[in-house]
Amino acid sequence: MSEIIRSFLAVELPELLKFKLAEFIASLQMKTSKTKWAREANLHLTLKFLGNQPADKIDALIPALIRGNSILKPFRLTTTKLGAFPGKKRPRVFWLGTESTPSNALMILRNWIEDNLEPLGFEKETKPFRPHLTLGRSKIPENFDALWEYLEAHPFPPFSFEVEHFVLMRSILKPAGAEYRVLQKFSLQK
Ligand code: 2AM
Repeated sequence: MSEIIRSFLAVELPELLKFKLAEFIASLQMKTSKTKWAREANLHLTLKFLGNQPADKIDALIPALIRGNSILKPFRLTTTKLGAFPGKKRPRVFWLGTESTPSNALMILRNWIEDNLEPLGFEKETKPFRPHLTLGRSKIPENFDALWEYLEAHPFPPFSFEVEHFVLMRSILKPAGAEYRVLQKFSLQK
């Protein structure tokens, strides 16, 4: 039987953006006590969560996604505002939004992935795509008034970067938190 691999497809973030986000997160951390904030190394934008799959099924998706190289084009991503899922009233996930240029580029990439993985046995995502960078998770409720107030005055300054590839990332769950490792890099056409 083949090994089971937990993985997802993601846009990697430039080191400078991760550094700036880590500084931003450190300032938010001071306004909360029970929220678990993301580690700098783990920051990314998920394109598709693949969950636990046999290693040979994951191996089979690699050639299918490499083909994107002749179809998909690089694009720009710009960070936007901090938001929360399911909403600001009782936030469970804090995230930073993104905008792509051209505006449909990220959606085209995500839909291309969905279309190309379906024949390989990866079910299409039924929930609408809401691209985001997860910054923190709140499992234990706490008062976020100070956090929202702070954010009004200190938003994360927009940061733009060119997306020239995406990755297949393995997620290894450890007691101290998930550890991510790039299994494969997929270039976008130049
Ligand atoms: P999130 O950023 O919104 O938490 C690795 O866990 C990545 O896959 C995370 O970025 C996570 O999204 C995303 N993901 C999507 N669906 C998931 C699920 N059901 N379980 C775990 N992670 C999921």
